[in-house]
Amino acid sequence: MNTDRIVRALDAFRIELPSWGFANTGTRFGKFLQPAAATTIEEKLNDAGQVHTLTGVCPTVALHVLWDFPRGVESADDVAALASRAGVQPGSINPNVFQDQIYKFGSFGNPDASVRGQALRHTKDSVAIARRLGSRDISLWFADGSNYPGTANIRQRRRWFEESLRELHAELASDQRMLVEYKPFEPAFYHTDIADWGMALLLARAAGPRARVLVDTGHHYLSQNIEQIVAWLLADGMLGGFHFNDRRYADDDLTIGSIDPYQVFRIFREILHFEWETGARADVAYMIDQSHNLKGKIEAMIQTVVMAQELYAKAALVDHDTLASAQARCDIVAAESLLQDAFATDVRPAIREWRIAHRLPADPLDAFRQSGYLARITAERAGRTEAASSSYA
Ligand code: LRH
Ligand code: MN
Repeated sequence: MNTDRIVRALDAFRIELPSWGFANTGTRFGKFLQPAAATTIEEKLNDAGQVHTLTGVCPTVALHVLWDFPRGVESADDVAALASRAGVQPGSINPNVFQDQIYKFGSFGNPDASVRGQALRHTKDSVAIARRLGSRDISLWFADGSNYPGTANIRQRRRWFEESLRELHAELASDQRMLVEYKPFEPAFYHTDIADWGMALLLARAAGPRARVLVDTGHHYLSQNIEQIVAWLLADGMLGGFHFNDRRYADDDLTIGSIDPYQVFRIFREILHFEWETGARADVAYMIDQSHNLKGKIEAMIQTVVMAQELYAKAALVDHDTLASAQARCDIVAAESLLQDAFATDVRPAIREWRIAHRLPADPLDAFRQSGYLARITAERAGRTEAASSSYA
């Protein structure tokens, strides 16, 4: 086993945590409350800080504007102070134009111009928040769509999206990016305005040079080849980032690698091969987007970071030179075996060595359980009544 490859991979690998992954979340059928769950942005950042302290590879936290900035832009300085106290930095900024009642018929795609205007103002405020925090990425997901045939002018809505995305792009600073996330369905169940990678790519291109596509692994039909989409977006220089999670059926937001670890391995392998071919690092933001409805929030997050490290390290074991020549001579078995051998390699001992060398606990999950952090926050946060309502984070 080529441990140098693993060490280089681990030195480079960083993954961003979602603030909403630490909060009580549920489905439309309910939300099961955890007394230790975070409800304030301070608690979410502290819990993220705990995960970063134990793993060393998740220094930034993705923030959701409505859930983490109670006073909008005016909350930015407080959030920045709380983040530095927790030992993490604010990461991607996620506007929320899907929860407010006015967005019943959409946000950027809403036939009502005043609603489109309100959505644009919120996303512009989100760019301002990102500037104040020094965050590079504005991560855009739109729930916009319809539930019944013939009830929406899909082409007209696309034009409205192009107008607003172009205007939002003009707000970006020279070092900022906007990431356009696609999703085939939910909460809309007939058409979703940004339903697949092609639509996100065309809208990002139309918006401007600082727009990229965000691939949420849970936002694909089960039969779709996600790593092929990744290869195409890489080839066009339009892959901006990932929301990693796992799923058995739809956008289940389960922990990474819990159902199909080989899927994420194949994605990482595609990116590492691209980087080997181009000799340059792909400018891709690795982020987690999960909701931990049943697992302990912090344990699930540590489990996720550890699994992501393992899958990235395995993918780094594939010798691109050998693979490229097997591909060139169509030696199918040789090529496939290179991936299967790497995936079957137990990289955990090498990762433990890497952690010890970086004065990190060899087993972050065990260290968390020994730390007493959970008991402490459970005591601090218990007795707080939180409505078991079925809203998201
Ligand atoms: C939509 C989504 C989006 C987030 C939300 C929390 O399904 O993936 O990225 O804003 O989950
Ligand atoms: Mn997502």
